[in-house]
Amino acid sequence: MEQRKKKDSDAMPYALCSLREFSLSVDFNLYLITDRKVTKVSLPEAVRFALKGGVRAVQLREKDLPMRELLALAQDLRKITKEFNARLFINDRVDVAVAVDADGVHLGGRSMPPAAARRIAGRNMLIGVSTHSIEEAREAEKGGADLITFGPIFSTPSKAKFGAPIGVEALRLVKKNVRIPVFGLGGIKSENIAQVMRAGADGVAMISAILAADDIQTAAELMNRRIGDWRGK
Ligand code: TZP
Repeated sequence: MEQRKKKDSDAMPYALCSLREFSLSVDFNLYLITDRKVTKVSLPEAVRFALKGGVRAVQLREKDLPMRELLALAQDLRKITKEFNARLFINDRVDVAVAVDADGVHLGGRSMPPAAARRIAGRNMLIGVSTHSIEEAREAEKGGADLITFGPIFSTPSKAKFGAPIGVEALRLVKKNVRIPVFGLGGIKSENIAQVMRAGADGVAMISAILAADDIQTAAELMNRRIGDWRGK
């Protein structure tokens, strides 16, 4: 999958234009979201294992951290993701994303809307939005999001926090309603990846199937293989 944003090529010299096009592509289909509370090692170590296992996009989502700690962690993850040429997204905090030169920001229902984030982040940053219904998905696309996560598709370990599962049929419907890449999220594991991709997802996003594993690298490799297997069909 390689989905590209509309380009503002009219105003730009060719070289700059192609550079921008490159930096804006959603060129991954496995999106790792962090939760330092589920990892058995430190978060930077865990992310390094995941990257070794083939993860190419990471969202730093540590909502309870004070700003200085979040910033330090974001700087760490920026260094590590750069080593692997992987994308780094920061959840909610557009200021932190800009400060650490992240590749993107990921917005939730309580974050500023994507159109406002775009004014701060500029066109060179990807904007992801968490969505839970067709309406939210359409709204996110209208607001200029580059990708959305949609879920929870399945039951998740912390169901109370994320709501009841909405299922793969809802995902199939969302895909008929938006053109931007859609990542299935919530309860995704190696055994149900094919089901999610079959419903039309452009990729999958997950926390615990990778980060709570005893062997994070092997878990990430397995998820990538499952996506690859499905795409090969
Ligand atoms: N939003 C909807 S479900 C979820 C988020 C952040 C958590 C997904 O975690 P897991 O462990 O991949 O089910």
